[in-house]
Amino acid sequence: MKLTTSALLLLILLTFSCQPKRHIDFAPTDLKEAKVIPEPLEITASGSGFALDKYTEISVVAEDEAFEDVADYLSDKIKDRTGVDLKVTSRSYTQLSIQQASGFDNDEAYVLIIKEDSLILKAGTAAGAFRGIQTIRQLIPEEAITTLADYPIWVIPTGTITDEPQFAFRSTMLDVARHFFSVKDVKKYLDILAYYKYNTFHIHLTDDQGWRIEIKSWPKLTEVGSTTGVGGGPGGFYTQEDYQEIVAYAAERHITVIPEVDMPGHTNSASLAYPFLNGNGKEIELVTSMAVGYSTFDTRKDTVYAFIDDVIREISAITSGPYFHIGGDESHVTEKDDYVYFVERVEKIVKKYGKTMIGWDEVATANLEGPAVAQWWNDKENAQAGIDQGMKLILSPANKAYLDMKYDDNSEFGLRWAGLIPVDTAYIWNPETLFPMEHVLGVEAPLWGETIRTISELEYLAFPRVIGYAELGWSTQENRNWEDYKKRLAHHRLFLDANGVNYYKSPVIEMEY
Ligand code: TNX
Repeated sequence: MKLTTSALLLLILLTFSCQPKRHIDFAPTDLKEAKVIPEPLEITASGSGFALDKYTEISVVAEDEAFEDVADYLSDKIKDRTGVDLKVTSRSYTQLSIQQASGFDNDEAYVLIIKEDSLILKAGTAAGAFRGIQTIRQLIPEEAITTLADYPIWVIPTGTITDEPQFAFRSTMLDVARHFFSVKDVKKYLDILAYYKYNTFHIHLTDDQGWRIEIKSWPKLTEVGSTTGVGGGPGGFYTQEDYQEIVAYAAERHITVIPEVDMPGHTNSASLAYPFLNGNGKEIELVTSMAVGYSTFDTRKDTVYAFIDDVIREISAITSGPYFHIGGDESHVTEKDDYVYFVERVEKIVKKYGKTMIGWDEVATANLEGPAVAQWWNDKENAQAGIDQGMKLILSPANKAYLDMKYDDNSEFGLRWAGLIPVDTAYIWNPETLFPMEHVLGVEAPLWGETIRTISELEYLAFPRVIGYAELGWSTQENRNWEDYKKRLAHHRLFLDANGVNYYKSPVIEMEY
């Protein structure tokens, strides 16, 4: 027979009252002390505990069938953490229940009501429920308490969490063009991003050194353009089926994929495959260096736009999200007039295929029809020009948000052109105060790939900084505090270790290695 929670808690207290103190840490009962990242909007604690055990059943009370997938995902992840296989049952209102409810203004909002004998998650949408189960996962301790009867329980502190994101767009970018990363690598990264409530994943698919996405009507792009990368490594590309697998995997985690085809600069690999695209007046050669700013499409040739039309059409057809990123950065050898003409013409193609255009901040120098989005990375005047013509902004200031900058002088990987970005610098800035909030879509941390070749090197640059950007996007300024964050982050080492994620052993975090 199943013991009641109060009886169990009493047992635990009796069992551990004469044990060393560390055992008590395994039964935290103050929800306000929970090490959740991103920090939730509101927490009230009621000082007791809910015991999860192998008999706990997960029920779903929802009209939207997508809630069932959320319950299955939670059950899988609880199994990963605890080893217990919780049943997802059709019986309504079990102890752990995920319920669809009305009254939420924000699609990603949720409420978690934890009492001694029940844990109820309420959300208006499956996306909200999905964010909510990440909080549940984080509340489950890494280690169980074993009762006198050899019966493991995982104690979750009681109280209420009312939560929603401050930005609707919380993203990170991965450059798979400089060095290619496999579908498996990308999936592993997405799993971890989901845990921190990211909802967008921008994938930089093309650059001078490599073209990484199959375009069926222009096969040489990958046949010729994907064979190598920075430093002359093996290269690679996604077939359209591979890419769809990534989009679907992300969608299961309520993450939207934004594909980027960077142009008119950063296009050497495309021109290598189809030399008519080239507009820089020179013979095209394979380039594996880290150089930027030397390539351009011929922006005055109609066939170039016929090509771009095919590329955008094919990729848009297999992208479920609303955006298409056209790059537009560092087109240093494109004449200013040609650049503007190009961006204005490509915006129309993006619209034709039902997507909203995003570009790096330089695209705001063109006169856009909109709605369109500028990604501020470098030039504040460009960002302001974007605002002035009604564009929304994505904030990716290179000196704060670039995951490819070195942490410090000891960093094994990374660049330093925008400065060193230690873990505290990455966290301590306020995206709310840079531009009027109504113009800001959200925050994105880009990871450029020049110096990283393997998933472990990718993780070294991303972790732990990418966790901090998740909090900058989700949590309000009042709820963010470096001293408090740093303690929560140190605890997350256990999660990263358990999931085989490499991370930089930052001297500013007491990670207890
Ligand atoms: C600038 S940021 C670039 C990329 C490089 C990156 C390296 C931006 C829009 N363009 O092409 O990879 O610096 O940090």
